[in-house]
Amino acid sequence: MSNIGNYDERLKNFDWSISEKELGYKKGDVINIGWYCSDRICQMGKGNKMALIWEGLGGVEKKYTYNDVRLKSNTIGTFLRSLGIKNEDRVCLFMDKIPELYIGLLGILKIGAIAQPLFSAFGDDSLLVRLENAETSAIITQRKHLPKVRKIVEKMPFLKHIIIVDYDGKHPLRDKEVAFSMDEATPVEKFEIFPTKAESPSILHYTSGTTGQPKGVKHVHYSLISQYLTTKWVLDIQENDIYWCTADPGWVTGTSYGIIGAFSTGVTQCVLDSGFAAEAWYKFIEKNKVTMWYSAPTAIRSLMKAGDEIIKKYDLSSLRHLASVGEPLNAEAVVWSEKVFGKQFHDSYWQTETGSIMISNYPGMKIKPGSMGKPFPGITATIIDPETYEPIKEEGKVGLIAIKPGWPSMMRTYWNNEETYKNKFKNGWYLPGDRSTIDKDGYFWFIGRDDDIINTGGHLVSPFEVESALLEHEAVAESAVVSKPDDVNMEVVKAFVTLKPGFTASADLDLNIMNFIRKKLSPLAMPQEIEFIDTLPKTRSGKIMRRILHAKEWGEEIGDISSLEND
Ligand code: 6R9
Repeated sequence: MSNIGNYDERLKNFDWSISEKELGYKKGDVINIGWYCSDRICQMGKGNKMALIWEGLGGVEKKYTYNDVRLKSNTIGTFLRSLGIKNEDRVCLFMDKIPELYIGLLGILKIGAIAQPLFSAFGDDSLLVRLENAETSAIITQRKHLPKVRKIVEKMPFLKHIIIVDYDGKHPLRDKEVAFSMDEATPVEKFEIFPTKAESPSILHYTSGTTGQPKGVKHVHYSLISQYLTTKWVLDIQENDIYWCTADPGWVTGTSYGIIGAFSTGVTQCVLDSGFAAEAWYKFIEKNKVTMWYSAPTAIRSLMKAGDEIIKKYDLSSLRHLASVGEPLNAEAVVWSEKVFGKQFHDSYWQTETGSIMISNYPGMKIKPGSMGKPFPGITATIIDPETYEPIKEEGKVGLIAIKPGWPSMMRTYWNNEETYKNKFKNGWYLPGDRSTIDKDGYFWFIGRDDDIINTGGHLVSPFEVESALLEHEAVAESAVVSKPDDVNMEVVKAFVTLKPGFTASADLDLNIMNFIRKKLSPLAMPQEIEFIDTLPKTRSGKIMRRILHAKEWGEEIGDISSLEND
């Protein structure tokens, strides 16, 4: 029996107090995610239950029980306090998927500070923009990422501490740098958790914005109410599950469901800290007897590409429930997963700003392959007309996805950017910036984004951020960045570039520009291709018409070009 039981029944009787009751929370109480994810599970008698089974490169393994997670998050919290870090200070986590990241986040929350997880592959420029915006007080990192931090440290007077979790004593530490070993530090039993309330800030996640400036999405401790219940009802986490969320906590899925959802439900989860490789993934599932697997379409398509033959080498019969998030999940992937795993991937739709799953396919509900499913109970979602902002009644008509504000894990603002936050609401609806249709049975079918943001392999890339990086190169006069189709990543980044006088297009220049921007962008935002052209299509008012370049790449009709300048 699934946790959600009958979806339609749940819709009728839904109230978020169901989640509050299960968590033993009453309005006005102290609510601290760090406590809920460790101390509470121990108080429930599960201190000896395995919380985290971690595997790194070369198969090294580390294991932590819920009691370990409780003590080590206390230890990290105590250490941060000893440095003078206090509630609401921003503390950045800049690490690979190592245990210190998972447990460190809880330690930060326990002292009431704000955790700012950032993907460890970010280059120094990307890191700087985000730390500057948040005026981050401390950064927790690994030796291997230290050079990037050192490169920008002079530009960050607000940054007081650089905490290195794997210092080997070989090279002297510099100003602001301090070593801390989570596993070697004396476990702290007595610890006073900061009494955060529902609206106390918890996590600051950065997401790509249409203006090129990344936006800091501010979440609060009350988000737990949504994250806990969606983990139970959508991911169907049960007492004896072995859960594997493949997302990196540098992105929201890795925190909402890789940390908060997982630990607050007291499940045993496993983490594989190495890049993607089909056989390694199957081996990991077999070895850990994974039962619940939450992954992403790009990974699933890569597994499809690796072929069905290798699957036969592994025993994957432990798999009980599969779900996916991040980009459109093609119907073929759902059909394929049923064929090879005997289970369908259940698509789920949400975003950094929503903090938890909004639309999904539930265990026991009929899946229509290619559809995102239906709104989570407690979520009122529809599609609205882009001009009138009124709900669309006609079946099959495309509209903007619109959600009634008020669920617990909704972002509270964009950090230092209240205006952009306000612009996300129209006519009483929150607009995630996506387009969809709804069929007669109430299923949502994703159409595309409503802005220029590129979703490559589940990672959002702002074309403006890439264009700005290109423009800094001495040879580049103008640039326009669009997506082009790709088998595995669905879409990849393509740049069009015009050159300044005195420069001519060549393979050398191409390489030179690529190397130049590589230092500025995250590897995920790197263009797969640069095309040199003489002029960019522009409107009479001088705006680059990315739409035309996009249509060309996708072999689509160009549409209305009456405002084109050079037609
Ligand atoms: C959780 C996460 C959010 C954007 C979102 C949409 C796209 C997410 C999707 C999907 C089609 C799905 N997206 N899930 N598109 N089908 N099931 O991915 O957060 O990184 O903020 O991205 O990703 O465009 O608005 P985030």
